[in-house]
Amino acid sequence: MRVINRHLRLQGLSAHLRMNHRKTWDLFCHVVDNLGDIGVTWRLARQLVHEHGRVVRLYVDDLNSFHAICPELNPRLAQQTVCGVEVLSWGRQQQAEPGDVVVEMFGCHLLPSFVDRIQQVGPGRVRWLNLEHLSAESWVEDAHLRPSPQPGGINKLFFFPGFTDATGGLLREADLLTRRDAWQSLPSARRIALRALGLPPPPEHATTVLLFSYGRSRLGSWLDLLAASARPTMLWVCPGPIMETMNNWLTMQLAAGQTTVRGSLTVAALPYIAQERFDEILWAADLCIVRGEDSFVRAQWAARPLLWHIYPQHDDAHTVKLDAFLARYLEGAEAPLREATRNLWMAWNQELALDNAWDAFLPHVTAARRHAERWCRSLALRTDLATQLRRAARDTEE
Ligand code: TRH
Repeated sequence: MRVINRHLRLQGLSAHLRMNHRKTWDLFCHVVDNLGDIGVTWRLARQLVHEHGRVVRLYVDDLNSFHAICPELNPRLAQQTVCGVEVLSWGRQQQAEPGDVVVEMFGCHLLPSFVDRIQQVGPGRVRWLNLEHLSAESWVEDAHLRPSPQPGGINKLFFFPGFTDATGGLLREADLLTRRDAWQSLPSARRIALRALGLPPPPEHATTVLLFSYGRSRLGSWLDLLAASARPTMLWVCPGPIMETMNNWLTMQLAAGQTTVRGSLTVAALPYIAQERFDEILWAADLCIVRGEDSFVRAQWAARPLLWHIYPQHDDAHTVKLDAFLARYLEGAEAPLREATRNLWMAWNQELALDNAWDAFLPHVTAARRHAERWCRSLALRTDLATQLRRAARDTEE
């Protein structure tokens, strides 16, 4: 009898410890397109390992896309450890036992055999979460942490990132803003970072612009305007369809690491940068033209003026999302800055000519920077996403 009691006590203790620590996390990433699915997942995986001491297994179905932002990764290996994260090819879940926490990224579907195993181990042993897309829309607050009952008695929990206290927050490493400030206060940091990418420093007094947007056909008249302007502009262009548009305008193929000059405009083609260093190019820019989710969030942490090229959706759902973010972001900004920002973002996203919106925005760059700093400070008051995700995994009872 005494032995049985002891056994039960130990079982209870181990369940208690598991609930509090939830040590092993399985993240699942299906790459739909581009780099954002793996970009968000990779950032979260590293933070869970380095700041939260979790054991993370990351299942990915496209190791080649992953390799673009993580050069240490060997896309031919089905199992490897990178930066303390165990990276596994998608098929490896066939044989795997679920960890303490299972996170589906962006509603990706797990293999049925893995779902069966989650159900076999039953409620209480595994926490199952679905990390959703980022949106500033207000309905997100109601949907955040809503359980969805699954066969087998387990609840899947919907976790929504967001910009308010009632959402899951944004990914932000604990030391991010301190590192950013240290980097930005070092006069040589930008030159060193650019040199590491094979690029020269920008021309003196140039407005520096990072261009990481989706493809856009109407860029020519804006580039003509920049080239003809009295004021120098430096454009750092990321790889992807936008570089093709740029090359068409330049009538040459600019290779990664090459720079060319057209009047007042200097264009540099960036290579793919390891994700750990991607922030530096945002920190270096006066304006960040970003897209998707992760670069969009990182530009906000860079505290620099930004222009968001939102991921286009067929049913125009992105227009609502864009409006929702602009409404939050521009709240409290002076009316002229509000109008200039909104017009520029709309012109970019609706594929309109940019010339007028650009000319109208430029006089507000300094105010836009002050506003971006304020916005960043206010966001930083909120608990970061990884910490909130851990809480959700620990606290929620089935
Ligand atoms: O690539 P994105 O457009 O991503 C996505 C996808 O379209 C996805 O399907 C959709 O769900 C999501 O948007 C909304 O943009 P994003 O989110 O900015 O992701 C890019 C990632 O790539 C980000 O983590 C930064 C990283 N990156 C580097 O690390 N180095 C680089 O050189 C570049 C160009 C990007």
